[in-house]
Amino acid sequence: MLCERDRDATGSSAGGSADLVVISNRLPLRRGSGSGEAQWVGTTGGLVSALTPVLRGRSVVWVGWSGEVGDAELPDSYEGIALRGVPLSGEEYDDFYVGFANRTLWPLYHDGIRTPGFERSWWAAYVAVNRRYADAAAAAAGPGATVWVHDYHLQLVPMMLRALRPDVRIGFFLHIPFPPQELFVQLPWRREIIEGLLGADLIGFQVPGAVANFARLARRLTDATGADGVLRYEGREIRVGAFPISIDAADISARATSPAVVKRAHEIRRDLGDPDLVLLGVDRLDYTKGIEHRVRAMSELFAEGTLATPRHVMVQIAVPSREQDTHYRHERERLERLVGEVNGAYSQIGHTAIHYLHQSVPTDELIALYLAADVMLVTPLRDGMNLVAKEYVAARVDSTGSLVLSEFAGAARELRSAVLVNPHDLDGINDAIRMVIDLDPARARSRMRSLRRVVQRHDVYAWAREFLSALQRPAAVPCGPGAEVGRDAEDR
Ligand code: ADQ
Repeated sequence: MLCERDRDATGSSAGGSADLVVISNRLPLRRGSGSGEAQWVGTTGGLVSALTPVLRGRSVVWVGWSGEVGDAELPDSYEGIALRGVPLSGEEYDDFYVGFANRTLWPLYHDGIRTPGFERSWWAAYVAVNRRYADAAAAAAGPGATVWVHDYHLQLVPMMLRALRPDVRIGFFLHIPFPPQELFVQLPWRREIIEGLLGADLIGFQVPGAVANFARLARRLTDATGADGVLRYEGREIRVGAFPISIDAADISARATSPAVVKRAHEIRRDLGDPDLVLLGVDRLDYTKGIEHRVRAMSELFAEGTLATPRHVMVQIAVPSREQDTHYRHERERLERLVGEVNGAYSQIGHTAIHYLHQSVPTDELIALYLAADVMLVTPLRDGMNLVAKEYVAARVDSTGSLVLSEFAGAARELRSAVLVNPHDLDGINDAIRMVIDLDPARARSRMRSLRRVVQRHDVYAWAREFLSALQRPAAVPCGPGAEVGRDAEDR
């Protein structure tokens, strides 16, 4: 294979000794309270726990940003993983992170729900910061190491790293959607992004539709040739596949049966006034999550009397997110005004229609909320996967509860037994909620049971294992579960 030949021809160059280098925008740490190294605490869930089993016995380095502008004093390691901080200046934070990553790429990759900004200074910062990450990875990787690059902040890293270290094997995984060509071609630096990604040996997306979108663009904008699952570019072979991310389903189910969490779920229901029905939304406060549309649908159901306090209650947890961005501040203002209007119209003294919390909640509290909720509303306008939907299912250990899920979340491809809705269609959301309220309990159980089978069968450990073993595999075969490469973009 050509990529093998490349590796052999160059051998290893100057670098470190890690077998595996993981690169993501953020390190798996955040600043907690306390002083010195103790003030850094691990971020729960996510990539770290997904990778823990596959990392065992390997020498691993994680390259990423601390989350703080300037030089942060980081601990050398976290849970046996060596850390290499990539510093960002204040200007780079504005231009690379707030600007190009979150103002250009995020909206462009999410169907252009907000108008993307195309600022040349943001692009310049994106190139410079990607180069810094690539340099850090090149310095950390041992001869022939595996390097796993994550997400939309770092799409130039694969090709930059390949130029520095042709001996390493490079995987890239995109956590968010990859847009269809009609949208992507708006990007002034569209060819550079595609070429950046083509530096990888394996490019993973959440769903097959994204594979098809990427492959089409690669053939159109560069000299890449070949089928969707195996492209050829500059004498190398690049495999492209769908690897739907998942959750630690066993851990969530175990927590959902712990006496403390069960007790807390009862307390939550009691504090809500022991309603007949609790509907729940849990999201980062992001305009892609469709929270406003969902609350509007709820408002109509309260107005028509299908829902009424104190019998029916909605809880919406919105994690503060990207508050430095005006799009997000406006989203929050609009949402909070709307929740206020609905509560003004439909609450009673002592009985609130929509309980709204703009805060992050600890994992066990989140699971208690999942247990307390009869109906989970997950209605993003576009979402790469959406882990909340899978977490709710994993928490419903007695197979009760209903999941109303947007057909535009990646999770909808696997969670076929959810009640699927078009999040733009308020009548459709209302019909879905009416339907689950009246759903025969036996029918609801059978739907939940089949959803549970999906999340139990394919958890986050399977996801990490499948990606990394596909990355090691030299043969040119389409990879990943459901990697039905070559399907139409309409499938995304
Ligand atoms: P996100 O857009 O952040 O991730 P999501 O997949 O929903 O979205 O993950 C959110 C995580 O945050 C979940 O694990 C959830 O439990 C947690 N969370 C949500 N609300 C919380 C709260 N109030 N308090 C504490 N925790 C909360 C991106 C993509 C997704 C993709 C993931 C993983 O946008 O589409 O699923 O990456 O690839």
